[in-house]
Amino acid sequence: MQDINKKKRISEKDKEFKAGFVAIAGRTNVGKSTLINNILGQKILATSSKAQTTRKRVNCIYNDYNSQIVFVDIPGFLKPKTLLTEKLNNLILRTAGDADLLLMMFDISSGIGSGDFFVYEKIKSLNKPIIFVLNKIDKAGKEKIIQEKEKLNVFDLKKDVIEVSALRKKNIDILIERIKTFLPESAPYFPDDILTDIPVKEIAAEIIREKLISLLSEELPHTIAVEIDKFEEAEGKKNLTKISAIIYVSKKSHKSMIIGKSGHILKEAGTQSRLEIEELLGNKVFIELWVKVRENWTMNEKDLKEFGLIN
Ligand SMILES: Nc1nc2c(ncn2[C@@H]2O[C@H](COP(=O)(O)OP(=O)(O)OP(=O)(O)O)[C@@H](O)[C@H]2O)c(=O)[nH]1
Ligand SMILES: [Mg+2]
Repeated sequence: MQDINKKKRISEKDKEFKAGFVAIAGRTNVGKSTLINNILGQKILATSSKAQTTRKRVNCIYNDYNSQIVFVDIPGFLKPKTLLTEKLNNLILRTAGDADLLLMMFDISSGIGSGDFFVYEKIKSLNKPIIFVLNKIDKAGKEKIIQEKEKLNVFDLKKDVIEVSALRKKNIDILIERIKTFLPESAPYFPDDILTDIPVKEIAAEIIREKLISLLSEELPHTIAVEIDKFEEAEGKKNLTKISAIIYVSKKSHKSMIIGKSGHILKEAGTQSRLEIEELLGNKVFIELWVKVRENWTMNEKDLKEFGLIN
């Protein structure tokens, strides 16, 4: 497979066209995935109000007349409690290390604190240019914004600060233009008609995981993995995509919690996922969800590989 991170030779005609990789760092829940989805104008990434939603490196491709920006959604830094979280932390540093520019995102409504400083310490060592993105300004009053911005004085970087609302798409155009000033002149890395390099089947798995996260109580989401077992694309008159997905849990006792009383959680997750995947594909979808136990999978290297969470 071609190494997408390898820079292509710049030809004469590509001069002044800018392209590059931009990784978004920040503690969990600050709105990294929401920002990328809203820049693309298409929901590709799972988002939720629960911690630790993003698990994989996903390239999301923004194109306009003079640039291609490849946004890389990376998980928030986590306490290395399991092999999964340890591997995710390594992934974050590797991904950020490959980027031309880093965005360090903060949630200004909940306030800047030790979690943010921790992330900043990690990415600072990579010696990459960094833009500070202060998110969720729609949720914070003027006073709060001023107060939080003062906290940034302790960082050794003061100039590139942009206030945005990823959810309400406020100041996103300003952010895009600022990003371009940091990118090298380069030919695009991807064709201009694709939004992401992950297959649609993986997006479907992420949609199912996202719906489960929102329906489940706080701790459970971290212990589920979703794998698409069957994905039959719509063909001919029927115009129906058939999907069968397996939800893996790490303990036997979690199985009944995922299924819910008389199957209501699983049923609701199935319905919500179906509606969103139908919108994504533009055709009817049939979904079957199965729950299986894979004891302690978050601690097991072989399982992490199988679920595509490590190479
Ligand atoms: N009010 C408001 N909420 C936002 C904004 N951006 C994101 N959110 C919400 O914040 C929550 C977390 O968003 P995510 O995009 O999943 O956060 P993340 O940084 O990707 O989180 P991890 O993947 O866990 O690292 C979701 O409920 C979003 O709807 C914003 O600009 N304003
Ligand atoms: Mg995320």
